[in-house]
Amino acid sequence: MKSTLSALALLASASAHTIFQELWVNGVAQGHTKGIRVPTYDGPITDVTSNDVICNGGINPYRTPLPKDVINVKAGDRLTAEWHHTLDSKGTNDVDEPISASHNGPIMVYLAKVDDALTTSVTGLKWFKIYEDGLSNGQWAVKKLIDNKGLVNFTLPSCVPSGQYLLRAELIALHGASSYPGAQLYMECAQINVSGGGSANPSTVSFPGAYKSSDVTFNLYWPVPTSYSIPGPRPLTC
Ligand SMILES: *[C@@H]1O[C@H](CO)[C@@H](O)[C@H](O)[C@H]1NC(C)=O
Ligand SMILES: *[C@@H]1O[C@H](CO)[C@@H](O)[C@H](O)[C@H]1NC(C)=O
Ligand SMILES: [Cu+2]
Repeated sequence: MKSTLSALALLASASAHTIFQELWVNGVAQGHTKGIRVPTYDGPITDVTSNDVICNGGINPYRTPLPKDVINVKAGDRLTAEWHHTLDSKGTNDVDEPISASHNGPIMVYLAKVDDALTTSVTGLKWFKIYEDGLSNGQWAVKKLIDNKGLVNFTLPSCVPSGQYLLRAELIALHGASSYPGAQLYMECAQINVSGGGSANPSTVSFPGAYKSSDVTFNLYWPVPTSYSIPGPRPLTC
């Protein structure tokens, strides 16, 4: 039963992937792909030791030209990450909008302080988490994402120091994750500039490094999960 379900789920979702492609600030959409380093292809990263797990853009090359915008936000703002199946599927009848329903799993948001968000390299950065949602009351974060038409809302903690950051929004689809490599990691990085911030000094993790293969290995189907440990550190609280 287990293997039949897994095989069916894999078949049904061969290329039903997703891309984080728009950021909203206090309920206002900032523009499609504005300030976000989006890949040309929506395929997942499965190797947690690869540099591609930082901000994508490796095996799925970045769309060029690279974004020329940095999105201004204030600490404490309500932010929204918007996801779609492909870069062109927003507002279409694509049945896998914003992602295939088979792709259940957690959603997370990380920040890394940078000197210049427009030009920074993604390697060697120090990341802290500001948001996570896994499995609660029997519902996966991805199910809520689909119900909310691709929108994930979270707050930029008020104690985050002012300055420029990369904001890494990540979704992990677990439909093929019962062995490694199998989990599908989807992530993109937005270029933001925080003002009005505080003085938090959160502990950080590195990408790659934050996840071990065992952290992304999970059987989504059997036994039916009642709890789930979200990979990475717990989010910053002020
Ligand atoms: C998320 O934020 C958007 C934009 O402000 C809003 O339209 C939507 O209702 C919010 N969704 C939830 C579930 O809070
Ligand atoms: C970041 O925000 C500060 C404060 O509003 C502003 O002075 C600075 O020019 C902004 N930097 C960028 C790159 O937009
Ligand atoms: Cu997929």
